[in-house]
Amino acid sequence: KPSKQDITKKSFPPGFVFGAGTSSYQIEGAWNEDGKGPSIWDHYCHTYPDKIKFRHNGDVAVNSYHMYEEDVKMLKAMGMGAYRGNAPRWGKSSGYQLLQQPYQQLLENGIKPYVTLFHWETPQALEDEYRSFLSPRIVNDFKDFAEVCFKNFGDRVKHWITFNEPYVFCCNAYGIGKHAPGRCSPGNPCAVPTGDSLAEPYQAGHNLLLAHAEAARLYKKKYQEHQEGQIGIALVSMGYEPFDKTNHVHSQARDRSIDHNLGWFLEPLYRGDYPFSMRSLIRDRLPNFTPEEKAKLQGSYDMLGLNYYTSRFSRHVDYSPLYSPTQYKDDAYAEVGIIGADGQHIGEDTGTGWLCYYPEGLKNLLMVIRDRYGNPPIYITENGVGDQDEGDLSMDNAVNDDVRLNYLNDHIAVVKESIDMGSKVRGHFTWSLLDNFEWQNGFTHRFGLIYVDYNDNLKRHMKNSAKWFSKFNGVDKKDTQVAAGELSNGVP
Ligand code: GBH
Repeated sequence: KPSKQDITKKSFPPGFVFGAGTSSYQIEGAWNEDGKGPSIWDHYCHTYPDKIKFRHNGDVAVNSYHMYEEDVKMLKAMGMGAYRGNAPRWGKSSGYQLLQQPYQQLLENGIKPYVTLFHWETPQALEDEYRSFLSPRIVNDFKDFAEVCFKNFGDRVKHWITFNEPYVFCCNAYGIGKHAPGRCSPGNPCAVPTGDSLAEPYQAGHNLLLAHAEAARLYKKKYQEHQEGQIGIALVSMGYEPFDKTNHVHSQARDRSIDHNLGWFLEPLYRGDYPFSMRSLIRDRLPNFTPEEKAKLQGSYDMLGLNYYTSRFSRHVDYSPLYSPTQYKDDAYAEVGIIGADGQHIGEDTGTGWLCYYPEGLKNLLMVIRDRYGNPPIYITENGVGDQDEGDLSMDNAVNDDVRLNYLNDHIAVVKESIDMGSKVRGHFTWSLLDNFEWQNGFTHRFGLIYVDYNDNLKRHMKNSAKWFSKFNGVDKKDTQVAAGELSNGVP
């Protein structure tokens, strides 16, 4: 599909950052090195190996724990100004010293670290002791962990993101059991069936929100003034369109879908409580906030991360047989799908099953945030597409990733349009810097700008999209090749 518009970094306001993101379990490996205790993902992959495609796991992942210098080189080759990665892993006691090096390396190359504290890796010890996010005890433990990070890295890290995608974490880990710790509602094939699970995603989300609020408050009170950084959270949301624009019931369904995805977490942070449609439909399964908690939640962020991939039509249904808190199923009498009333697909197939090409959905979400949620500063913390699920993923083929290149070009163009329409987007991070462990899909899905050769020592190679980014960011072609190690000292 040809790109609608050619766009470069220069089209954006000064200070706007472009970067790429990763998460530690997906890339680092070294799962038990340097005193690290197991996380729920280590435990889950080791205990229920059949839950993951080809029984893959993140024990070695793409070995970034040891190969981070290669990763930084690639960021540099692409001219990226920022990198979104994880903090020292929660529960790791002696790793802090070692993790100083990657940060140093980034800063020396002029790349700003944007650090996510939690990308789904709870220490297994907290899961064993008190069921982690199902208990309010998680709030203080998370706050303590956050403080270790602020204290040790706050001189260098100026952008903190507490949680990645609470929606996916709660739904996948507590609703459909596809992610660690693998708990789920009745009727789903999960690793750890639970008793009264219809409420668990909401309990986990509730404690997570309170943990965010406490960590953000601590940062703002004790660290922000002298460290001069910002803190926020990264929320994922699909975009939603009414199944049939000519019938208002579907527009209402569309609003409920937004409430139950983006609004579930954004509305408590914005005004101190869940969206009314969630309160009225989920009722006693949805916990309550005390007045003090509401006050702490409200405005507990300087910026918002938004992870956007794709969109769905939302269709009103009068009776919802699947009404339960599982992903895409606690559907608020709104059924989501990719085909609209007129038979049109919401967007072209990209080759990744769940992911249709629909850049307008990103703009529409940004407008919802502008109009309903006070228009905060925003970073697009994830945006990207996988290579063909079923295609030939040998290197020669996979580096020709025009689908990704066009996808990124067109979504970045829409970010520009949204800024012109008043949205305060401050940066864009492609997901992902490099191919990695794609959770339940193992290594079979590749989201990287950089190809990782699983048959040759995890060597990194730039895909076409990565080379496109170098041009986009204004890096000289030769400099790109030198940085990527394709030329040594400028000689092929
Ligand atoms: C992101 O979530 C994650 O933050 C990131 O870690 C991950 O690498 C990236 O997605 C790409 O997958 O395979 O049909 O079960 C984005 C939201 C929700 C999208 C779960 C994929 C699973 C679809 N994700 N969904 S399926």
